[in-house]
Amino acid sequence: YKQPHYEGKRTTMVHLFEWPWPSIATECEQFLGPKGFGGVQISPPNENRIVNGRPWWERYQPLSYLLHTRSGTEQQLIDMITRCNRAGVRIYVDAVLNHMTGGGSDAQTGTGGSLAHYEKHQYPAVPYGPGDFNGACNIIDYQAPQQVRNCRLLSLLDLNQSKPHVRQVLVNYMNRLIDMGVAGFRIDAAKHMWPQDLEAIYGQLHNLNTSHGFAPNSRPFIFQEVIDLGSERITTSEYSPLGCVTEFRAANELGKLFRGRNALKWLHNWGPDWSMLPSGDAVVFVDNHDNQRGHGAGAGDVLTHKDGKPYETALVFLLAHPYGLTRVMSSYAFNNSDQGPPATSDGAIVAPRFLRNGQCDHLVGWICEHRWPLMARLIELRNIAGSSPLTHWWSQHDQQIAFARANAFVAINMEKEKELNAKLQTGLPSGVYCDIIDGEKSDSGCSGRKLYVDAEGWLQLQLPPGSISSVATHINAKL
Ligand code: AAO
Repeated sequence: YKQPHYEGKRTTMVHLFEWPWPSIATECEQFLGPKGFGGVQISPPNENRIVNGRPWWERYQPLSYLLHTRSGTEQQLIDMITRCNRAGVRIYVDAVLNHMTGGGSDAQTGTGGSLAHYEKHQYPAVPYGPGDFNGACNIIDYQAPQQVRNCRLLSLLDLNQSKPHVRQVLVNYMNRLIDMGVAGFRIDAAKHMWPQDLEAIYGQLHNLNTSHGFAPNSRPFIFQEVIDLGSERITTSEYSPLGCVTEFRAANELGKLFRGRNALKWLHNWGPDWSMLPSGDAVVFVDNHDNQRGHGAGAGDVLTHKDGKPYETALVFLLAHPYGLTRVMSSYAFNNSDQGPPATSDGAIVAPRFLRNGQCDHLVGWICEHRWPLMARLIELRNIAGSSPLTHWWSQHDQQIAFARANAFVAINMEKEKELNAKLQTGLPSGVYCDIIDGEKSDSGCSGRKLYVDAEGWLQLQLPPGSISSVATHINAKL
């Protein structure tokens, strides 16, 4: 369950938060496939409750398992999965298994036209009835595991996954998606379900569909959303034996580091020594759809697309460092934390569209971090470095670091007043390299800075103090 089944040497997934299925299909073919992205985490594909004002989070309120949402129909979902797999890009479904809808009104309508009664615990389109849910308590105390698992998160009706009927419904839902060609699942709110129930559910999942290019007997990739910043009784280690787990400490620590609230030199042992999961168990990211808007474990330190250079440099580190399974965020602009994706007045999502320079048209409202030239170049760097270990770690003062991977090299200076002026070992074959931070190699040479690596792999490097500056390069950027 810990193998993402990426095609070839791909290493990284992107969360195309709230994207419509037809747009994802085209994006796989035109951009993600060619640029070496490994996969896409998609928004929940099952029918959700329609909430007034259409906040993004209505999609975390399942009303049935019909595959009909604002992102598209079942047919569009099937088409997208097929086309993405053909383009070498895997699809991971955000699976909301913990609960159904939240309170506020009794009679509720779903995006597929189904009806439900919250007070009566009736979801006829599934069907679920009163006997399928846990009791009427709400989660108040995160230090009480029993309560966290058996009471309601944010008033959302809490499914009882120990009931055979509930398990069967969830397994059927996931198996339908596996048969359609998805490669795995993000398990939403995993902390709020018992590990033994999840284990039983995972155990009944089909192998991945070989007609979509998966090897025989491939198990679905599972990564479980468990927020564990070290202060609660429920820990990520209860879930890591079952599959991968989201490592929220990485997001928090990277936020602190690249905001200058910690020293980069301490990154010499980035990984489990920072009380994080073993590398093969951890899904790591700089921000996610919750913490970029103050939901979930959203603390003041988390960096987002709004933060410019510190955010970009956190991505440089995340994607160049061997630790963890990397995921990058692709967002839309918002003014308040409930605001849904760009949509027409009747609620239809407005698809992203692109300018001639390949960037998202911001007038529509999408940000598309994954389209940033730097992002695509960093994905290439990570794919080239593969599973090679970190070598040639170097640091000076508090905020100057450099390290190498097989065929790749990175250096960062975040000192306010001290220039980085040093001879650094890159591990690269001698030659002239193009720095990929601000430019790239092209037919006409290099649009960025040139880096001269001598016969023994050394690079005489100068990086100015003041704002953050960095260089990164790899064997394919050799001129
Ligand atoms: C909406 C409304 C609610 C309404 C509800 C029902 O906002 O007012 O009651 O509908 O009508 C999303 C949105 C919610 C939305 C929900 C349903 O974020 O606002 O509610 O859809 O539409 C916990 C869970 C974690 C969860 C997170 C939001 O453990 O699983 O809350 N994330 C996932 C999704 C998320 C989604 C859901 C689950 C629900 O990613 O998008 O919600 O499907 C502590 C705990 C965490 C806990 C947070 C909650 O965190 O550790 O486990 O997350 O509290 O605030 C420091 C601490 C850190 C702490 C944090 C925050 O950082 O170190 O541990 O502070 O206090």
